[in-house]
Amino acid sequence: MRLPRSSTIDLSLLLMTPCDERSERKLSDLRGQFLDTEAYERELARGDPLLYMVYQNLGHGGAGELYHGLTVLQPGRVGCEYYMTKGHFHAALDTSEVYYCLRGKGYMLMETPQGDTACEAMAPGLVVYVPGTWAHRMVNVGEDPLLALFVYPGYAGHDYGTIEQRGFRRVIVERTGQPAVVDNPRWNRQDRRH
Ligand code: PAN
Ligand code: ZN
Repeated sequence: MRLPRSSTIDLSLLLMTPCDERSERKLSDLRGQFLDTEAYERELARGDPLLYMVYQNLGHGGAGELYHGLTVLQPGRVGCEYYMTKGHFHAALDTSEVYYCLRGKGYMLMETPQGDTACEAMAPGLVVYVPGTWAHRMVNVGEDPLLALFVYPGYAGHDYGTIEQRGFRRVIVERTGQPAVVDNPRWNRQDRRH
């Protein structure tokens, strides 16, 4: 039997507790994604910083279940490109997701397999709806950690391979002190792998 439960998100300690799974992604996990490869190698050589933590409550992946959790994305840049999550399509492509921003300042970059793109602001109180078929990636353009609660169907699954290979069509970089959404010159349009 699935039992009701609740967790606490602590906006000062930057965590959700209790949770079923806690995972971290470091700079080395995003190899090939940042534009400035020299800056990437330089940062890596300095000690492979933590980019983000994910706290999740999971289930059995059955129809009707909602997985949910907290992403804590650190501030920083590789060259002029802001820290971001890996980003993914859902393996069950048509599944959607809701993000509710709790702290910080950033954007949700999104794109479809056909290459349509979208970018929604993330700031405390903003809810971002990611419709099915849209790949999604959080980008932190602020000076503080960017925190967001997310909820998605338990059977969604994750396809990271497509983004690892083709990147996102748009990237967010600092230009004269401001974030700018620009074309990714290395974007490699190709069909989703699965
Ligand atoms: C989120 C993301 C989380 C980390 O739970 O998984 O923000 O991003 P990556 O998975 O791209 O590393 C989600 O979108 N789940 O579907
Ligand atoms: Zn997702």
